[in-house]
Amino acid sequence: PQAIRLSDYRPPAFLVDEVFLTFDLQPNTTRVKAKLSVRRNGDHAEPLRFNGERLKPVSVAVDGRALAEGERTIDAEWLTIPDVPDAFTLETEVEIDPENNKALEGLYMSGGRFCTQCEAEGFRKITFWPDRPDVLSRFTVRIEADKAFGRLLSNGNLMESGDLPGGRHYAVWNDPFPKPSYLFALVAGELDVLEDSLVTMSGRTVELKIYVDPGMAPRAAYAMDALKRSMTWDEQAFGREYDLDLFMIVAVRDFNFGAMENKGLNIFNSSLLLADPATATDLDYERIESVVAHEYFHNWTGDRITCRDWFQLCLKEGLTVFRDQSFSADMRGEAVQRIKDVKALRARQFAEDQGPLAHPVRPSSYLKIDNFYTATIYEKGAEIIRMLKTLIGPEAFRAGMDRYFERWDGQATTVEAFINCFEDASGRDLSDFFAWYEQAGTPRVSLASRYDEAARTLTLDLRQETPPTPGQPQKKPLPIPVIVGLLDHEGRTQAFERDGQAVDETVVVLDAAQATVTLTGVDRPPVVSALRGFSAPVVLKTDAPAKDRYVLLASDPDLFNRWEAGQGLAAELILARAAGRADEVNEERYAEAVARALSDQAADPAFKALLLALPSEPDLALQMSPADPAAIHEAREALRARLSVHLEPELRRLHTGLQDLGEFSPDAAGAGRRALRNAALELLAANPRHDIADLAQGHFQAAGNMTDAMGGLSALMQIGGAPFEQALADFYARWKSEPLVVDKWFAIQARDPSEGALGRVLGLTAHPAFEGKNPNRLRALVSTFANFNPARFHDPSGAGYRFLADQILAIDGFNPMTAARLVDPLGGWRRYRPELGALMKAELQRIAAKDGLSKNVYELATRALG
Ligand code: B3K
Ligand code: ZN
Repeated sequence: PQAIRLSDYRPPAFLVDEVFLTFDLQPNTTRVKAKLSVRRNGDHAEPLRFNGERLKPVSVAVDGRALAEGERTIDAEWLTIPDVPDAFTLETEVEIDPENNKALEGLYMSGGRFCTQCEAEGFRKITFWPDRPDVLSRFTVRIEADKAFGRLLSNGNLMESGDLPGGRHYAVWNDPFPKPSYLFALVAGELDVLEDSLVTMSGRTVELKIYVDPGMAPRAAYAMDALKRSMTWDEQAFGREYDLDLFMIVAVRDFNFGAMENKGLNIFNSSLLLADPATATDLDYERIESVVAHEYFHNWTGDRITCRDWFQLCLKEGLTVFRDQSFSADMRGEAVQRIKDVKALRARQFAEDQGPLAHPVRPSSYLKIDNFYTATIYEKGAEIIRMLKTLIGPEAFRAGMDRYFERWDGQATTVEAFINCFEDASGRDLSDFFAWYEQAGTPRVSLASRYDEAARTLTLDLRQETPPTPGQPQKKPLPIPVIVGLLDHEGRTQAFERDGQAVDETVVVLDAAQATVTLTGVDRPPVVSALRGFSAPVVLKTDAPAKDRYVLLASDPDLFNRWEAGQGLAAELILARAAGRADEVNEERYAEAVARALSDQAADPAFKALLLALPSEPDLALQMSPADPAAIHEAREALRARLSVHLEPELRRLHTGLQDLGEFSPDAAGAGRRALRNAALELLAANPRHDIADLAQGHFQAAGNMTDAMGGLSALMQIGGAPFEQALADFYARWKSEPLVVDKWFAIQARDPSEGALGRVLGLTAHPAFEGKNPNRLRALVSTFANFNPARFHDPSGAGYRFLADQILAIDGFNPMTAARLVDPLGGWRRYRPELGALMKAELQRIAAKDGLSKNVYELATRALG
């Protein structure tokens, strides 16, 4: 297969100003007629080449004249017409088979309804088209279908609708905003609707409609609420107003990922839209809020201004993640949100950056763009925007965003053009900053500090180094903003001077391999709190002794660093134990410090719940070389057991005291209390001295909401045996007709770290409820197992790896995009103990050698093998 390169970018040879599409919907024989006004772009004599895949051509005509076979060629990927006028009307008709489209890309059917997914390259499976994001066209869409498909939806405004003979009906939609084909959407089927409206900042009323499975409208209420809050927030935070009179969201069960920002008609995976207290956890609510916001925010960062080519994907994704994270921080509290975002960044992006799949936020070549919807593009892309804001300050940042919207509205553009807006707004040269987009790998930053009591100065020695990544052996220094504050040894904040100014905190910019910075006016011996708020996506090592970290854990006013100090201490203890050097004295000291932090009455329960959780096993594996998942699991469990014993009275108090007596509220405060109560139970379950099966069972049975039910089930999973089996059976019996809850039932079993769990997971693929074609169900079992159950995935026999590889190969036969997303857990093979690494590698080789592999899986498997 041929790689696509950024350096090969050429403007499109032909543009399409306007298109009229007609869909005659039939499950197996849908006819798509397209009438395009096409125009040659520039002075050239190239043939017309439009994308088209899996299309059964019926006819092709230029300016009303049907072309004979010899006047055009159609192969597996292209329609080519050698000779066309400079401006003309192209009419094509094709037939497609939505019902048998299990790749869930293009037009397909889910739960008896028609729906589409076009990003990145799905539109070419619907009609012939220059399927690239820099061709922007005005769409008018006529949909005709049997009346059994009650709702006929597409982008923009409804122009006309009515009956047709033979029990059919039609609707015509027009989208006044030119858009690339990847933002096209169509939905047809029986759906209920939840309706609302919102008055925008300029006083216009926008109708809001969320379409869901019949009977499910009440479960869309939270998504609707989140949508309204997002719309108002974007007006206040970025001055962005919604532009159409109608905004629609549709939920579907079969979807390859989370959701899609099609203009005026977002399509969501139902798992990220439907919620009520009985069936959704607080985490589900939190995700719904953030994804609804994310897709809505794309209306400006993605739809109104789109990407010139797919190499610029972070232009819309990194920026929009930054926007949704900022929104969530405003909704749910800055520190708690930041901690969760950084946990996700480390778990997914740092792992990616350390392995063979590492790539820059703006890559320079790919085989399948679908493979680049990665944590690096999304999460590290968002971190870059965050650093930009830290470096130039919030006012210049907002001014740069305003310029971007003004300058590029209605166009497809590049990351350079985006950064240029901030250079103009701030008057700063950002050419060095651009390296963040082009250089892969996570920088290692070291910080050494020297205090001079007589001179009252603190000297900070900072160094950076980025390890090599595939294709980039040499790295250059990056501009790294390090936010620094000082405490004293009693935990009091210490003011100091920077450039003659008295401050509590300062941004030190490390923009060379090494830098020395002197802070003055430091009256007392300091404890340094560095990289506050995780001000840059780097791995920081300081020379500070553990006692300083205890000061930070107890008192840092920067709550991120307070949490970080605890995580660092815990990681050291677990890794020492995993290496056979258990440090019982300091484990006790750590438990003592956690106990004190827990008893802080002023602290937010959501924050305490985060403090209570030890670093995850995958996170610890990144810090151990070579990684030994079994040793990590055992060491982490040992520290949990110690914490459990040490904190038992306090944990029991929390468990009793935080019981919700009033009505359920999904807000941050309610969710925080439940999070802490469930975290307490989870830790109690690790107690080797006291059996808490009864407590966990009681918790599970009394649960008035899904968060507590899952909390109980998870605690019972740790205890294992008959109580767990009974709870699993009860849970299934109660929820077997709720697909989203059955996904949770599969997922919890996939997470079980106990001895026999792999056998159970294998058995579950034969369970009648295991829908092998549904991505949510597949992910619940297969991806959860491979990503969140390291103890069993890394079974020394290699059976865990074999299971994953078998699944990848099977799924690749019908859904390459979903199959490719499962390759990642094998990608880290070089980081593991050699016996394990060899087994992982062998499975990758087996995958790569398979005949008829999709480009998607081929690209990742071969890159992973390096
Ligand atoms: N833009 C979509 C992702 C499309 C993925 C295609 N493989 C959702 C989002 O990021 O908002
Ligand atoms: Zn997005």
